Amino acid sequence: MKFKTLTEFIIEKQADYPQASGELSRLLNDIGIAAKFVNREVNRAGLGEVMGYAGEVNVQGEDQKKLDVYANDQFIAALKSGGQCCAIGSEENEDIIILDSEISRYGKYVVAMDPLDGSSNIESNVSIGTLFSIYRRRTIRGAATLEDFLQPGRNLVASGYVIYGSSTMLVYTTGNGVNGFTLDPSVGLFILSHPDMRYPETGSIYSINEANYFSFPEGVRQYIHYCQEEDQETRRPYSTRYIGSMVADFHRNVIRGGIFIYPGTTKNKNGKLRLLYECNPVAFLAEQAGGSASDGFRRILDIQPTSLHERVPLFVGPVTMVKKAEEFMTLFSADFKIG
Ligand code: P6P
Repeated sequence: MKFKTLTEFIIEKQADYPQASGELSRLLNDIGIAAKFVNREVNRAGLGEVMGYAGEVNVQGEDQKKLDVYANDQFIAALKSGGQCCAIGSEENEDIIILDSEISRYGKYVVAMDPLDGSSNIESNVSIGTLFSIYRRRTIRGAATLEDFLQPGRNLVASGYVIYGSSTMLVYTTGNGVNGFTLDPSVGLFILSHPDMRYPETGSIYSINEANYFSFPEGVRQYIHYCQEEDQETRRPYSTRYIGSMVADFHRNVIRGGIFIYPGTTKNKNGKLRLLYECNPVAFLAEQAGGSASDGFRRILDIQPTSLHERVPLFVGPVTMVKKAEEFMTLFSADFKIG
């Protein structure tokens, strides 16, 4: 059976846009190349030489593990050599990284990324992932600035993730649906395995860290009770599935139908997840897969970022499930409304 590689697919889709100059296609391909290098190291992580801590602490105040640093370096190197990207915003770096080489300086795009999300799961061999968002730069001359990144998610030209799990997949959208590619390590190619990924109309999985129950908004607590009630017509009680690695939880929920919630709490009203390189990429993918994503009140993709690492609450999943959760938030927790 003839299979379709990521590169073939990207080129084929580019043909749908006569005005496309191929730069975004090359950028996506560069991300695929970096993902293969990260995949190789993630798969060797259990062998010790890349385990443990790099001895540094990142801007989030989290101990950096060697794989965090390795992944960050790989994606920066691939984007720098490709020349389509002129700057990067990374979870691992406090400030934006200007790619000012002769070719990158004129790159049309900027990339916001979490190079290795869920890295606290590395030791337990749980799936982890890379998240990326691609914006067209706004500034027209000179080096890119923070202004190029502080764009609402509705301006995204592409977003996606790589999940390093039982198999490694690259899933992305450019605004025309979501497609998933599985890495065949024997030949080092990403092969189209999940064309046109879409949420089921409704789902029966809810993903949330219930250890934070007593600091959740009342609307979230009421929604959790709703998920746990017996009701055959709506297939409740739902199942709870929470891995602690958003890429893995999100990926499973798109395929099987479920909502992922990382809400604000009485301790952190903005929650934990970062808008630019965690919430926006999955929100774009979710909407392209027939779902929706909000902070409990506002569409994620309409939120105007004010800083590179800002956090927002996240409710993402099938439209019907997110809508139900938002109803509880409006009824019981309007005081948690931000902006
Ligand atoms: P908690 C991983 O650190 C992460 O950013 C997401 O991938 C994941 O969903 C979340 O944090 C887990 O956070 O507080 O439930 O451990």
